[in-house]
This record gives sequence, structure tokens and C-alpha cells, in this order.
Amino acid sequence: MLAIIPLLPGLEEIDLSWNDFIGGILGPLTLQFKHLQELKVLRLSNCRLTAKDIAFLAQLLSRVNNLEELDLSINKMIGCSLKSIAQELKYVSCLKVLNLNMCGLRQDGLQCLGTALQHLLELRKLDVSCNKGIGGGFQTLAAHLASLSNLEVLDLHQCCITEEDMAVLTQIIPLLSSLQELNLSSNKSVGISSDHLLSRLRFLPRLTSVLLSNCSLQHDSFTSLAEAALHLPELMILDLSWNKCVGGNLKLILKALNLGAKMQVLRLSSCSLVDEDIAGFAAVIEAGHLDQLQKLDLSYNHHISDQGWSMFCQALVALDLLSELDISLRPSLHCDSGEWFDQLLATLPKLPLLTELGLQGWVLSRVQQKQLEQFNWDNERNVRFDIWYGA
Ligand SMILES: *[C@@H]1O[C@H](CO)[C@@H](O)[C@H](O)[C@H]1NC(C)=O
Ligand SMILES: *[C@@H]1O[C@H](CO)[C@@H](O)[C@H](O)[C@H]1NC(C)=O
Ligand SMILES: CC(=O)N[C@H]1CO[C@H](CO)[C@@H](O)[C@@H]1O
Repeated sequence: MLAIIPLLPGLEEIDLSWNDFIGGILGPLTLQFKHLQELKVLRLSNCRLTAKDIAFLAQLLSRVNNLEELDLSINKMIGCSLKSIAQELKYVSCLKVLNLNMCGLRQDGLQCLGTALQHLLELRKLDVSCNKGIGGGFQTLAAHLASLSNLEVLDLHQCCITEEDMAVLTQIIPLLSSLQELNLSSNKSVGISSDHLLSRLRFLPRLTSVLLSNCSLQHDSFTSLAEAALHLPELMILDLSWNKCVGGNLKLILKALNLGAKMQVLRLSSCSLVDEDIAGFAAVIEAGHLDQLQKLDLSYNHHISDQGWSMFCQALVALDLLSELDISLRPSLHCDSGEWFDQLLATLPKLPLLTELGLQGWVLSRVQQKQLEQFNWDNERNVRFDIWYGA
């Protein structure tokens, strides 16, 4: 089947992703590619590419001058050879999307990439996430990263970003004036760093998505973020999961939610939320400030009392557009559900778009399980209740 690719003139897209067998044979294959002037998209995600494949691919780049998207994600063995690709990126100056997620990229590769960026001024999306080997190397990326004035998406999750990296990124990221989506999740230094990246996000008013899950936010960094969020009118997606310091302090960020009213996805899983947080949150919901919300993750917050959950379930009626809600506990906790369950049942019919409800960890009686089934039956709905049947 692959044999026909070289013969197709005017080919604009090649996507061979998720085909293991490509690994090791890409070379002979690319040698046969003839008509590539029109090629815009090349996706080779999760193909078990080898260093040899990458060497051939690097040679190919000088022949695909109109390439706009290059996806080499999830090829863990190409880290050492990515240098050669980076050096040839100068031939594809129309590139808009570069995906190097989980490529085993290392500091030397990142340095070459940094140099290449000066030729990639059209870049919209840069993903170097899940490359733990690049931590500590961001200094080398800095100079040219700052010139990417069209960059809209920057994904740096799980990159072992160090405090020195944070100092660099604090200078650079606020200069990316087109930035809309920023993922810094799973980098402990983000929250610990004494630099003020989070407060400087206020200079990026186009931000729609800020993902800071598992970033060890501290009271100071969380306060900075909350203040910056007041200046982010387009914010639609916010992930603060696995940052314990949010618990007891949620009110800081609620002020920003009051203003924006565009929030569509809010993730507060495992944030050690307490009743005070949920009460303030319920008030914001009831005031109609979150009426665009579609996905809400409050899972793994086991400090909230029965009363707190009841109040929350009552407020839910104001979330007309809600489609996914997760209030699971850790499955190992096995807590009896309290009065809030009845409140939830009363609210369910008023959530016409709900399709997913996470209730893991709560022990539901047979009657309660029946009530959920009956709800779907009576209302001709098909809500997927994620419950634990171990009881
Ligand atoms: C952001 O990072 C997290 C890792 O903590 C990852 O699970 C998630 O898929 C990323 N989100 C996007 C939109 O890239
Ligand atoms: C958070 O980060 C730690 C390591 O820093 C990791 O062990 C843990 O699995 C992460 N949690 C999540 C939910 O990503
Ligand atoms: C989940 C994860 O990979 N966390 C990393 C975030 O960054 C710190 C500091 O570099 C690492 O130690 C963590 O392992």
C-alpha cells in the first residue's frame, strides 16, 4: 500500500501515525518520494522511528518547502538524532505546527531546536512536552523562542523544568503576544519558583487555556495567578488539579471567574477543597457567572462535608450547559453517600446536556443505583454514571 505514495502527484498530507512497522523502513520509503512540493502535513506519530529514519527524514526536509505541520510525537528512540532534524528545519519556514511530544529530546537537541526557531516565524504550535531530558536546557531556547510572535500554543508539560528554566521562561513567555494555550502541568518548579511567571500572564490577554495541574503551586504563586486571571477575559479552560494550596483559598480565583464568564472547562481535582471553598463556588454558580461551563472536575476532594456537597448539588441547576461532572472520591475511600445524593437526583433533570457523571468512591445502596437507572429510563436520557459496584 505504501508503494503508491511516491506516485501520487500533488500529495498534500501523509499521515502514517500509529504504525509500528514504519520504524526502520522510513529511509527506503522516503527515497522513493518524488512529488513533494505540495506536501503540507507529515504525521509520523508513534511509528517506532529509529535514528536512521530520522537521518533520512532530515534529508527530506529540503524537498518539502511548503510543509506546515510536522508531527514526530511518541517516538521515544529518536532523541539523540533530533539534532539533525533541527538543523534542516530552516528549509520549512512555512511550518505552523511542530510536535515533538515524548521524543526523548535532550538538552543538545533543544539547543539545535532553539537555533532553528529563528527560521520558523510562522509557527503557531510548539509541543515539546514529556521530554524529561530537556529540563535545565531552556536557556538555549530563549533567544529565538521570544521571536515567535505568531505562537498560539505552547506545551511544556512534564519537561522537568528547573528553577533556572523558570527564570528564563518568566522573561520569554510574556512576550509571546499571540499565545492562547499554555500547558505547564507536571512541573514542580512552576509553583515553587520565586520568579513571577504566573503574575506576568496578565500580559497575554488572548490566553484561553492555562493548564497548571500538579505544579506545586504555593500560596504566593496561586495568589499571583489569581490576580493575573483578572486580566484574562478570554480564559475558557483552567486546570489547577493536584495543587493542594487551592484548598481554603479558592475564593482568590473565584473573583476572576466572576468577571470572565467564559469558563468552559474547570478542573479542580485533588485540590484539598473544604466547605468554605465549595460554598463560595456555589454562590458564583448561582449568580450565573459560570453559565458557559461544560466540564467540571471536583474529584478527589474528600474534605468536603455532606452539607457542602448538598449545597453544591443544589447550585448545579444554574449550569445549563454542563456535560461532564466528576465528584468521585479515591475509589479506596468507600464513603457512604449522604443527603447530597437526593439533592443530586432532584437536580439531574435540570441538566439537559449532562452525559457523564463520575461518582467513584461513593458507596451507593442498591436503591440509589436503581434511582440513577430509573432517571435515565424516565427521562429518556443516557447519562453515563461512573459508579463503584463493589458494595
Ligand atoms: C497538559 O498536561 C497534562 C499533563 O500533566 C496532560 O495530561 C494534558 O494532556 C495536557 N493537555 C493538553 C491540552 O495538552
Ligand atoms: C504529580 O507529580 C508527581 C511527581 O512529581 C507524580 O509522581 C504524580 O504521579 C503526579 N500526579 C499526577 C496526577 O499527575
Ligand atoms: C510529574 C513530573 O514529571 N514532575 C516533574 C516536574 O518537574 C520537577 C522538577 O524538575 C521534577 O522533579 C518532577 O519529576
